[in-house]
Amino acid sequence: MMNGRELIYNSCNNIENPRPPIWLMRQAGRYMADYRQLREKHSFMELCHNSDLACEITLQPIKKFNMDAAILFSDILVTAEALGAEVDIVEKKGPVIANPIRSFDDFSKLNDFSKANDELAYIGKTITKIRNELAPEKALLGFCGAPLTVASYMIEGGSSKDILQTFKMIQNNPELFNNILSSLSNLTIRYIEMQRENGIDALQIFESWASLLPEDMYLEHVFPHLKKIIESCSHPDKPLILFALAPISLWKHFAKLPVQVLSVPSNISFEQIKAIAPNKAIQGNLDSRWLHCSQEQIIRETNKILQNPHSKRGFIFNLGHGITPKTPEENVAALCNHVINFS
Ligand code: 1CP
Repeated sequence: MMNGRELIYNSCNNIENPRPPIWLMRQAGRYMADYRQLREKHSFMELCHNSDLACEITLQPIKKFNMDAAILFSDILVTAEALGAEVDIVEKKGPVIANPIRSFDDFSKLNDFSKANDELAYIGKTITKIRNELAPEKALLGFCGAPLTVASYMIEGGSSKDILQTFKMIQNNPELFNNILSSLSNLTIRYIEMQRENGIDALQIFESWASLLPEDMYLEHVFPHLKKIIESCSHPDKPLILFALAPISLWKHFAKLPVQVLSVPSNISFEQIKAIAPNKAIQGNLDSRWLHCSQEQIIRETNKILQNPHSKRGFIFNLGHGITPKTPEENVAALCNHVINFS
């Protein structure tokens, strides 16, 4: 029987599989009682910085639900933190950054590349530890945030539904915005290499907030940075997966980038994505809200995805976005069991 690591490898490379592999975005986290127990005793950033605890949390969903891939427990904001952003994750509120960047003066106080890069060394240790403790039959995924998604937190100072400060900076101070994105991109390229050197099998780039800018603005001010990261890090044996919450018109541009896998949100169909990217593998895209419904409904919706002609080859089962905090664990178990036993 083929193991999870082989299934992931095959799917990324468009090789036929006996069944699709499964992992879930945000599979480690607040919906799990085991995680919440640790979280009661430590801040989120403490959990990220402690290799033993980060490793333990990475393995929690694998032990419980047997997904085919583990994903490093960390956050996209570790690159922002390494550059000097004071990141805190506040209960019910999400990320808060105490020193947002609004001026060249703020920007000049950030750490340089070499210092920021040294600051991220702890993640290499965590990855090595996870690879040693994770069964060799499971794939290990690394990840990072894409430049707009990370920069928006650094500029806004936290979560924002309209990223207004970012929008205004692009209009009023495009040079400053470009400097922030250049710093982040250079660090991210090295960060991806470092994760690979320490043993990840594939890496997902999260551009969650791509649709929060007008498309022409995204294409002019952000896309060149994303393109640079992906072109610098493209590798035949170490696949890149690109996830974005973005309209199909932006995916037309993403489809031209040298990544092996496109991770599509729930509002985009496999037919739509294959029409613009016929040779790429795809990942997705069960709406995470189904996980709050009955197991019968979950299986019904999962079967629709599994029976899609585009999921026969070059396909990784996942959600359209991350698991939400109150998801019942038994529903995650039912979903994973169903996909793992699919034939
Ligand atoms: O205990 C807590 O309160 C922390 C909650 C939490 C968790 C479990 C945060 C804060 N980050 C994480 C882990 C995390 N974040 C992972 C781990 C691996 C996994 O199991 O998948 C990953 C891949 C992320 C990625 C991430 N962080 C994204 C991109 C993916 C997405 O969901 O769009 C984004 C936008 C963030 C920022 C962030 N960090 C934390 C939260 C709650 C958020 C989102 C807040 C917002 O909506 O603005």
